[in-house]
Amino acid sequence: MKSILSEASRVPFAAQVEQIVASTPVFDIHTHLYAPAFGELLLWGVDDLLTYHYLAAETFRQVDLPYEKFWALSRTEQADVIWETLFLEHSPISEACRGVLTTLHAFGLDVKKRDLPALRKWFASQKVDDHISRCMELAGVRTICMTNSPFDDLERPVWEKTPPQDGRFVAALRIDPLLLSWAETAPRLAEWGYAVGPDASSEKTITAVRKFLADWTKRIQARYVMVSLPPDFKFPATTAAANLIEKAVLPHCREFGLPFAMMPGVKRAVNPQLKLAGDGSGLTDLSAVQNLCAQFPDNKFLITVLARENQHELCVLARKFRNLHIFGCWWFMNIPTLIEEITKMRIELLGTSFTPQHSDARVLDQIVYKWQHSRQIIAQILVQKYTELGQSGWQTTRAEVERDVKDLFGGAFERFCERNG
Ligand code: RAT
Ligand code: ZN
Repeated sequence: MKSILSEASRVPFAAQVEQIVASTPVFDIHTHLYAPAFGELLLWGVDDLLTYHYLAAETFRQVDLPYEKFWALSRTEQADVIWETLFLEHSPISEACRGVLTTLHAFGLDVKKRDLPALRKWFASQKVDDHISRCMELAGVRTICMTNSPFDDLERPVWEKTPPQDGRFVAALRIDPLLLSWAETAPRLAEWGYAVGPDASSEKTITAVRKFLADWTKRIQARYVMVSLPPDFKFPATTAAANLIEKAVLPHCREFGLPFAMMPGVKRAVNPQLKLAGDGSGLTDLSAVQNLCAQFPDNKFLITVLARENQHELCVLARKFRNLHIFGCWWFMNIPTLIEEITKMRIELLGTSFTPQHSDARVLDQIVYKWQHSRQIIAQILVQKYTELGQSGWQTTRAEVERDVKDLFGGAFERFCERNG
């Protein structure tokens, strides 16, 4: 930056952009958080922060503890091991570790004391409802989109009994088991009264699956339907997944005007001993996404990919297909080095017609650091881009910066969702 403009001319405008990015409320379009009505499903507090699966994976690299012994510990004991290993025995400089500290620091807690019991004491005195509001305020999050699975035995009964009324949260319908493990899912659907057969392509099955999708879309008022996919996902193909997508999911999304979110690139359970922390990533052949966008122009696709090597191709696809909206730096992409690289590339290829980030928070408090860290990077990139425009003789006004940031923080996403083809 310094090479582009002198410090004196840079600071006032840069400070304005930074302030706008820091204060514009964001729609967090993909999280694993839950409204309070879901009780224990909403994770929050220091022990949940420490036992986040990103940190569990890092701990096993540093500690000589058999997997089974760690998993047999209580959650508090696991948090003790992680704190000891990643924060006290080594410096917490990984992104996931730093995130815990950014969050605690934002709450006004003195992290340098390294006093875990004192941190626990503070959290024990918080009320969940106020804590949600505090976290959202510190993170600048206006709406949280949950990930809602009818296949989750803890979550399903809550929706069936009393759907939660909490304006801070909206829902997304997650259907991985439907598309990725049909043999196990078909009997469950049948048990719930949907007349499916073992053959995923029969007309009877497709009708029943569409009824299932319609019921759940209405019940949870889903904003979109979503699935994560393995790197070897293909479309078209003779698989149950490809068939169900074409015959049931896409017609359903067209009927309800909903985008279909696909997240390709995850290799589930590459090390099952790590449990939730054991998934890996791989390169996807994005011609599947290209084929879907081309073949179904009346469907809208939200896409994020897990491999760094897929990011450029995905941007090029988005330039070709307006029914494709790119979102987020997902999971292993959510580290400063890659957020910067990916966001810059997206801006350079797509302007502001994408959604740079989602938090993927599994623990409420995480929205604080995920958004603080991302906002800093997004602000730096925007300052650079507006400065470059200045060098081309274009002056960007404050109102224009505000408009752009609103678009990046949910506005472009909402317009995409509302669009009819
Ligand atoms: O980021 C994560 O926490 C992952 O475990 C996954 O939840 C991933 O984001 C997904 O939605 O599949
Ligand atoms: Zn996720």
